[in-house]
Amino acid sequence: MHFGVILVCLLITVVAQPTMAAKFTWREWWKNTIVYQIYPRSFQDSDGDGVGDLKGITSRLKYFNQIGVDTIWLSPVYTSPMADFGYDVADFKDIDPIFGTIADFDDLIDTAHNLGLKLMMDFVPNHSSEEHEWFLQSKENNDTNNPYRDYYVWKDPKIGCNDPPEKCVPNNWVSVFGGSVWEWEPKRKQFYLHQFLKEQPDLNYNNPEVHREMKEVIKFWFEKGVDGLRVDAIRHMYEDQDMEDEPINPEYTPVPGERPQYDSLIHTKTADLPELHDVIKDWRGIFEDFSSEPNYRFMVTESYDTHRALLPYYGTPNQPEADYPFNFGLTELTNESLSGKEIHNKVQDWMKDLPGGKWPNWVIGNHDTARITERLGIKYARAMNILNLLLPGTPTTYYGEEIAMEGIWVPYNETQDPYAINNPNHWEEYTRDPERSPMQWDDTPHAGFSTTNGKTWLPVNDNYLTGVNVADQITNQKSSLALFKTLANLRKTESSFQTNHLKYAIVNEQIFSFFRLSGDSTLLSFLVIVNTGDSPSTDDYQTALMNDDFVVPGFGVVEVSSGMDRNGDSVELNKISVASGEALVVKVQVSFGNKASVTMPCIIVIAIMAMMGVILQDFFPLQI
Ligand SMILES: *[C@@H]1O[C@H](CO)[C@@H](O)[C@H](O)[C@H]1NC(C)=O
Ligand SMILES: *[C@@H]1O[C@H](CO)[C@@H](O)[C@H](O)[C@H]1NC(C)=O
Ligand SMILES: *[C@@H]1O[C@H](CO)[C@@H](O)[C@H](O)[C@H]1NC(C)=O
Ligand SMILES: CC(=O)N[C@H]1CO[C@H](CO)[C@@H](O)[C@@H]1O
Ligand SMILES: [Ca+2]
Ligand SMILES: [Ca+2]
Repeated sequence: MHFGVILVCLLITVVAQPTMAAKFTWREWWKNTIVYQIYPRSFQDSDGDGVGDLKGITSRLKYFNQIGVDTIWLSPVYTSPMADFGYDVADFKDIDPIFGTIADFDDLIDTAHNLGLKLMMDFVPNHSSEEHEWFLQSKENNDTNNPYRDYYVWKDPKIGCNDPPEKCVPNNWVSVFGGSVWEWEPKRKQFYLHQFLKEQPDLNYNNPEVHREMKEVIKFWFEKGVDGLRVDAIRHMYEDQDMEDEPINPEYTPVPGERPQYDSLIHTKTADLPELHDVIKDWRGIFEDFSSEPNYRFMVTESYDTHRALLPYYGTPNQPEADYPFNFGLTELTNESLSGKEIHNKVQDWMKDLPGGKWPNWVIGNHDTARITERLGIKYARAMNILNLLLPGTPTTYYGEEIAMEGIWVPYNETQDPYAINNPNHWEEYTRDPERSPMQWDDTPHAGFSTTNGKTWLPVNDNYLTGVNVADQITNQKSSLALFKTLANLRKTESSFQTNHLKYAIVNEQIFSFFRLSGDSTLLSFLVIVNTGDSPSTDDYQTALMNDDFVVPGFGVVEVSSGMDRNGDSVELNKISVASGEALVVKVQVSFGNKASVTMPCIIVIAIMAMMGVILQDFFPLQI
């Protein structure tokens, strides 16, 4: 009888605990990983020509095991004349000689898999290079028997235009890199469309043959063992076939004498057209065909857009599309706008509209955006890594962020980025060279990136000589890299970081803070605090976290501090001090409040029963 009472008590105790245990299936490996973006020209040069390559990457793979990264993504390594450094693909199924050979790629993927790493490739479906065989054939002639005739988007000069035909562009559309999307081809006496550089003609997705070809490309790389694709510039896939002008953006101020910029128009005819979702769904089918335990093929889509316009790329419960579209919200923070509230806005934008059952993701930098050290200042490099790695969801980290690499300055006459070279009046604003400088491995010449006697393709930042390199930081317990490793390990070992759970704590001008509740029954939770202000702050987090579900204790322990100098310190939760630019991760052992009212009487009942048992046993020995 008294066993029944004990059982009921135990049951209540167990049921009263929320269960959020995160057990990732083989289809969800990408939820429990850090995605590390490698810009292949800048990671490791193996042959001394000053440009990074595949053999170089292969030689560095063990680094990822060391720092707790499980997934690498390569920016394009396909055959390319490099007008846009590989985003202009001349053969979707081959490797550019500057990076190596297909055999080098096979070696890279085998080595990566043997080390337990996943490998993702960039997939660039919107356009090819003007040197792609398809385009060379397509521009040759209009003949109906030219099989490549409609592989690209061709258009006649505007009717009724009195200028010479090559001046009569079909409409007002503007390319992402500025100027008209239309380029005259004298052989066809027609224009072709390019949403990026004129060296990047757009493929025509209204042609079923193009679909077929690009699906073959996906299959080709899956057959090689690639674990996922990151799909480039997805919103630009389709253009409206009515080819009418786009509306003028009233918020844009044109600069006299300057060619039109992308922001001068509202892109109703050239971006986010609904048809593209059919293509993604179709591709998702191929991903599924190539997914079998334990190899799930992972899809990420990329485009710059408002968070609201990006969310549809998740697809619907019945028809999934990407596993996630990149969330660039945190890359929009600048030192002018930075505040606790501003970070909260960016995080909340994504979290509040996230479709049910979908997984968030974060990005703080890439090869198109000034490094976090430039945008927010070196002071925030570490705090931003803490946010990127500890917010709910999958983080993508750009090479060098783990050692707080800084941008470089390159004069115009040595600038490499075509976006800057083509815009001489704005080159300093547009250049993407600063964030593409070579990876800093050690303090040997060229930071261990290359053995060249000449120059590396972009200069190495001099600060590799003063501690901003992997070799120095890997042995330094207080380095950025030590912090990164600690965070990577926390993500992997603590269930709190493996769920979608996010509860904001204090959010104001100065502070952004949140709470990650344990995903199992250990009740171990973490409070993450960032101080974006110019002065130290002391706040009461105990009161801020007070709620009906659990009881917050008076003390916590600093699991990690951004400076790696407070780890292990005990803190009083009602007055935690955080320095300007500092971030803290505080371990908190909560207990369940409501349950206490159930548990306590249970414990009392059990105790009484036990005593009774002892007493009864004295009177009726050997009863049971
Ligand atoms: C290609 O076809 C268009 C009609 O769509 C025509 O205007 C143009 O002259 C043709 N080009 C050549 C070289 O015949
Ligand atoms: C932001 O950064 C720019 C460039 O580094 C600098 O000139 C400016 O003073 C900074 N502003 C603030 C508010 O820190
Ligand atoms: C660029 O200009 C600087 C200063 O005028 C000069 O020293 C350097 O050699 C130039 N670089 C090239 C590639 O011409
Ligand atoms: C972030 C990113 O991948 N940006 C790329 C988008 O696509 C264009 C054209 O392919 C590239 O120039 C960008 O680098
Ligand atoms: Ca090389
Ligand atoms: Ca297109």
